[in-house]
Amino acid sequence: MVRLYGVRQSRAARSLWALEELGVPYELVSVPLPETKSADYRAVNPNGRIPALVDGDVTLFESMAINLYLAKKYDKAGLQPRTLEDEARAVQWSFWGMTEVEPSLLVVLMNRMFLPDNQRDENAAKAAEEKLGPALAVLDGALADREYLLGPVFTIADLNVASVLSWALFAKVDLAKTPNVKRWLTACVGRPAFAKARQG
Ligand SMILES: N[C@@H](CCC(=O)N[C@@H](CS)C(=O)NCC(=O)O)C(=O)O
Repeated sequence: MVRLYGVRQSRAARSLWALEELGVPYELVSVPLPETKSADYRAVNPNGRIPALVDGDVTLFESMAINLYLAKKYDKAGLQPRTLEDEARAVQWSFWGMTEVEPSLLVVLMNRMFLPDNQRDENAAKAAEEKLGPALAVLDGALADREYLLGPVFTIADLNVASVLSWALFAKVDLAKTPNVKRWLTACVGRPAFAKARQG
């Protein structure tokens, strides 16, 4: 059986979302944050970060790579893009989410949600939110004439970008200026598999 290492309240939720969408039976091997640096876990992911996936002979780290692999291997719900070009677009959007969105969004999230109250800095959150503006505008443009990133159907491209951008909801990022992003993100996180991934 597929084994996913991590905990639900972490980036492992991204890959749990993919597993739930695909209907793949899996075991969630609990690796809370303090255990990510243990020798046992480093034998699975030498980076000491969650998630990691073990599927038979394959061991993978990096949530986006895990999800692209799962969609291609286990697709039955239409999550995997049907053409080489769309597959490349899914990779493009996944890299984009990690490089153009995640770093600034993490700063917002830390300063609005995760740091202890007395360490939060709303100015830092606002500055990071502002830095996100151009990337959100790009996404808004891409969604102007289509329901999902690759067309009318929800695919792994949407899952990967929305799993990063879902932090914007927790971090109370203002999406009023990007209504297409707001509409698309609401549809993505409204999928039952998103809730199942987070709640079990
Ligand atoms: N780029 C990696 C990042 C993984 C990551 O940083 N995970 C966090 C939990 S959300 C972690 O393992 N942190 C433990 C640590 O940094 O010590 C991915 O997307 O899988």
